Amino acid sequence: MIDTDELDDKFGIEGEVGFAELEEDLVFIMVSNKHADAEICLYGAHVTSFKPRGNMDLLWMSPESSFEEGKPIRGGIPVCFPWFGPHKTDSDKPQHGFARLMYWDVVSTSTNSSAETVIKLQLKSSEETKAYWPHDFVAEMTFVVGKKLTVTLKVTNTSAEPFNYTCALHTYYGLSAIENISIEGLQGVTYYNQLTGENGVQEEEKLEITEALTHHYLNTETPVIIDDSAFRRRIKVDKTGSKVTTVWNPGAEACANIGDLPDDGYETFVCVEATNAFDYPISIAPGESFATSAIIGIDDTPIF
Ligand code: TA6
Repeated sequence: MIDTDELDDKFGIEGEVGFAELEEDLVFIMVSNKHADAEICLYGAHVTSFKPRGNMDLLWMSPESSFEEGKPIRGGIPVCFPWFGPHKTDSDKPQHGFARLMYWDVVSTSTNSSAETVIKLQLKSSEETKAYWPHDFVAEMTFVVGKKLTVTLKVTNTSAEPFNYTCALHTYYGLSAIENISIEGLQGVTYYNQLTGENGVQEEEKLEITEALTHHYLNTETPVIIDDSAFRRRIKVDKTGSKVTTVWNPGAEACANIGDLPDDGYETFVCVEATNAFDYPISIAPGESFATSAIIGIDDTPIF
């Protein structure tokens, strides 16, 4: 049982960082500073809300999400680690790894010189993680809550042998409606189309989503923009330490079959993910670390 009073005593920052039990007794870190408000659940090290000041939430949460141990939270920023998608050899192991199904420890909370809030959480290998994956590791999630939200997954190999992992920061963005958006920044990039099993090239400058789509854009490290004409909002999704950008929307049919999504859920979110998978797993030697970040904010560059 996690004691929120103890966490408040140790890690609370007056008027800026507090701990609360929300939903079905999961503990959340509530962050509020001059730049933004954010909520981060210790279960899964999962951001469920990010509101830059004066803006609506950039993230989408399913109104039917579980908040229950053993099940992933649907929406926000699920952390997929140490594998992305189904496990390669054992279909009994959880899709997208175990990181989103475990409680993470709080390491530190602080305020940086730009008045941004910095939160660090950690997940270390244990008997529980070794039931899924044999390696010793330390995974650290750092959240910098400012005008932008920077989310970093840093993995350190603490075992005696090198290991590989795949991962994603599987962010759900809120939309006015899927037909009102286009995604810029992927033109000319080759993608693996998971729904057909074939590769294609993004021909159009603006990707519009008119049906179910699961594209993994390969060998790309550039930012993308989600342009929402009805919200008059452009979200900039930047990243580092990620070679694949995944764009996912389930479309009507698959959405209706996903228990923790409302039937019409697909109309108001799109996932744009900072991924390392397929031909781009991460390989780290003993004692080494690798970091993957997603940097999310409103793009206020004027459009001419
Ligand atoms: O990143 C895309 C994807 O792997 C899709 O194939 C889709 O299944 C989605 O993630 C959601 O996965 P989840 O396990 O959270 O239902």
